[in-house]
Parts: sequence; C-alpha cells; structure tokens
Amino acid sequence: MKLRIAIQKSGRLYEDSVQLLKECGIDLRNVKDRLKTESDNFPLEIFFLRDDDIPQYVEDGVADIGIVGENVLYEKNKKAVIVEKLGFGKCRLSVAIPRSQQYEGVQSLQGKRIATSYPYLVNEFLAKNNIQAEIHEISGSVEIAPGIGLADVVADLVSSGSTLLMNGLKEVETLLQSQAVLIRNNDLNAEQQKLVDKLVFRIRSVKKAKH
Ligand code: PRT
Ligand code: ZN
Repeated sequence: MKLRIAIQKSGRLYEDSVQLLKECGIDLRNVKDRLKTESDNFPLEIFFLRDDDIPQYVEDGVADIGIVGENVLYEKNKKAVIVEKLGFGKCRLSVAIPRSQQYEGVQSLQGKRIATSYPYLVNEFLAKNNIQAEIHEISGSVEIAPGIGLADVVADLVSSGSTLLMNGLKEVETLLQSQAVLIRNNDLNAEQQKLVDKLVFRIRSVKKAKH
C-alpha cells in the first residue's frame, strides 16, 4: 500500500513542499510537468494539484494527506484534520482600504463593497462583527479592484505588504494568520495512519534540526 499525498502543482507552496519531502529523505522520481509521481524509498504517491482542490481531494479520500495553506483549507471548509503546521507559506488574510480613507474600526466597513477571493472567510468575519457589506468574489488581482472602481475595499492575502503599498492600500483588519499545513483525511485506516505517523516523525525531526 502507498500513502497518497496532494501537493501544489506550481506556485508559492510547490518548492517548499517538494523540499520538505526531500529533507524527510523521500526521493521523488522526476517531478516536472507531471500529474503524479512516486517515491522509490518511501511508500508515497504524490499528486500535483491546484491548491484550491486539495482540501476536497483529501476530504474525499482521493488523497490521504495534503499540503495546503490554512487560508485555503478554512475557505473551502472541508472535513480534513490538520496534522502538523509546516512553518512555510506564511501570510495573513487582511482587509485593506485606500490609504486616503479614514478607518474607525469594523463599522467603517458597513455598506462597503469588498473584493476578495475568500468570500466564505470574509462573510464569516462580517457576520461575527454584525457588518452588512457586499462581497464581490474575484479570483485574482484583487488589489486593483478599488483603483478601477470595482470595490471600495479588499480582503486579500498579505505577506510583505508591498502589493498593498503599490496599490495605495493600507491594512486595517487581520482576519486570519496562515501557513502551510499537513492535512489528512478524516478516517484513515490503521495502515495509512501508521505511514502518516512515520512521515510526521520525519517532518518534526527536520524542523528540530533547523532550530
Ligand atoms: O494555481 P494554484 O491555484 O495552485 O495557486 P494560487 O495562484 O491560487 O496560489 P499561490 O501559488 O499564489 O499561493 C499558494 C499559497 O501560498 C496561498 O494559498 C497562501 O497559503 C500562500 N501564500 C503566502 C501566499 C502569499 N504568501 C502571498 N503573498 N499567497 C498569495 N500571496 C499573494 C497575495 O494574494 C497578494 O497578491 O501575494 C500578494 C501579496 O504579497 P506581498 O508580499 O506583496 O504582501
Ligand atoms: Zn489557488
């Protein structure tokens, strides 16, 4: 039996995900431009997917485990268990408004149009704070929305903050702190769980060695 892991096919988590497996002593067969590959020295099959699809695949048990940002995991609201925080892909989901505007707390968002790729998390935040606002879901380049009149404010991922700065926006609320996590399917069998434990043991050793 092989454990199946879903990782991002390309993008910000790809390199670190592959690197982590390598540091765990898991050799991958040539990985470029492939949908899946496997390891010759660990019973692991690797699926390369869009990050957005990973929580669903793991919930459905098409993959047993996966590496994905907490932001995506919580936005998709799927049944998967976080096994381990991985310490890379760190960012935060924040609300940002045009720099020229005053901000007097969440009530300043009342009645605003919010552009975001995270409608579920933003809606949760608004409901919790009793704010009525219009969510405009867009899939990319969220930060340009206020400039082109599509929205008043944005809720987007931030790491260095330079994207917001370049677009004349300032961060006013943080909805979520996020990093890459290892997730697993809700009901793995004993054999699968044993392999997950083995992998997690190695991940923790790698982490320890770095400190
Ligand atoms: O193709 P696929 O769907 O798999 O990839 P994607 O384009 O949806 O995601 P990708 O590769 O951009 O990001 C994957 C994951 O990396 C995200 O889900 C986060 O968990 C994590 N991550 C960490 C980030 C960032 N940092 C980040 N800064 N994801 C996106 N950004 C973007 C942000 O959206 C904004 O456009 O970078 C810009 C802001 O960066 P700063 O440094 O200017 O603040
Ligand atoms: Zn994505």
